[in-house]
Amino acid sequence: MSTNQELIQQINQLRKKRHAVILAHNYQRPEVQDIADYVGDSLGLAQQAAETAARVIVFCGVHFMAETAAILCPDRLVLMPDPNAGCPLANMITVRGLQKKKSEYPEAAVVTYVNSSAAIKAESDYCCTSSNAVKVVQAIPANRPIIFGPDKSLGRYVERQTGRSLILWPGYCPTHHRILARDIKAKKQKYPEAKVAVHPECTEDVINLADKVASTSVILKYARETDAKEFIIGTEIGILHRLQKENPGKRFIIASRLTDCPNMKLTNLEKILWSLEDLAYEIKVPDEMARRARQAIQRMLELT
Ligand code: CIZ
Repeated sequence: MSTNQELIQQINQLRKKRHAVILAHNYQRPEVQDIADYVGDSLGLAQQAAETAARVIVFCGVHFMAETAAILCPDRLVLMPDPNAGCPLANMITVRGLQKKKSEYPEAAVVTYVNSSAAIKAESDYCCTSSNAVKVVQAIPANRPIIFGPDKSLGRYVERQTGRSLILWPGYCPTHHRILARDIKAKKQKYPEAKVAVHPECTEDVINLADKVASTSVILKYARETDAKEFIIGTEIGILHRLQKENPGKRFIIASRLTDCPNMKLTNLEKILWSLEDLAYEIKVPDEMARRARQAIQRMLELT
């Protein structure tokens, strides 16, 4: 029996014993996605967490995602196999910085991308994901200024889709910004029939070359429902596993091999096993912060 098979057997035994579910983000390692009870985007996973009867949730993703699950299900034990899996984009905004910006624009609504800490969500009026950011902004009265953060690329994309001018926070995802327009052009030359699907965290010049700009869950849907046989994918490389698994007759070409998020890859099978053994590392959000952050998430869900 291979090491992985042994680990999987032990994980499965403990998962049962602990009444646990394993949730994995679309960017996780293939072997982690394969043992998960659910694979999805951060909001989808947090919603799965809220619906599950399991007492223990092992969240395989990055820190803000596990926090979102803890916010939506405060009565469950939410664990991260490696608590060092952070998100550089989420770290680009601080509570103090946001409070200062709010004091400069006291009448503004604050719309915050899900890629942010619970503390930042608690300072926000609305949360949004990459699939509903346009809808959330459109639902806010046109004469109300909007502070949008922390991702300036998503914010710029929303500006272009809505025709509204936003007060943009200057954060960005280093992994998505490694994709260059010349990477897409070179791949397009090699695969002229391929459709180009990119994430809105990419730079504007990359977005301009895309047939589809969407979140991971919508890219997965697009790949399933579009007749094309080849796709150039501009997002974190981990998504290729699910794309290929769900569409065996289609070909997926990553726009750049540099899109390997080191934080997403910190979680592995050994750490999942240890997490189940030791019930570690617990992710907890203080009650008052969770209540305020939950309001921002709920307002988003009501609008969309
Ligand atoms: O919300 C998520 O899961 C992120 C960060 C990306 C996506 O599009 O799924």
